[in-house]
Amino acid sequence: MINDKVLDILNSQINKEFYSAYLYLSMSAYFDEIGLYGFSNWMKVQAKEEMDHGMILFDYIVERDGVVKLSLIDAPDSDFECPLQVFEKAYEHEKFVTSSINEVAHLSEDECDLATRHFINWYISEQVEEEANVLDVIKKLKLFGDECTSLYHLDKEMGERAYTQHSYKE
Ligand code: OFO
Repeated sequence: MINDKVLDILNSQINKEFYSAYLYLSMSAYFDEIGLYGFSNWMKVQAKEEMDHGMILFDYIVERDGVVKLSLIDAPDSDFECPLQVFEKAYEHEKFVTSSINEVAHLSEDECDLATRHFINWYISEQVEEEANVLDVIKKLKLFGDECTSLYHLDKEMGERAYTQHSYKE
């Protein structure tokens, strides 16, 4: 069993994870539009990982005999100017998600739901990786971004990112 407060925050986190997938798909569409298909691939892989994050929460709620409630997903930002700006927006978003995961951790602790407190550790570690991955691209774009040859090579590198399914129990 899971209490209502914890259930609500977990359901709301599902929405945030699927919104993240939507946002990264929107960013992917922008990169497709400007012909940076490697960057687009990177964003599509990211979107799939976000869907995994949502589904891991979904399955956890079911396992705890809670009821999954899906809510409306907002339309994502689609106002992009250049690759660096896109990744800066992604970084801001990931910081927001990190704070939201921290809230889940605090609430589950306050509610003495130690199973959820333990479960959410996976997301706490994942957020460190999520922020670092985006920051890594920002640093590269700041160093080489405006120069066409470098952007071409970076796009090739971004095209190599491959999706592997995320699983909480791996
Ligand atoms: Fe689910 O980590 Fe990004 O948003």
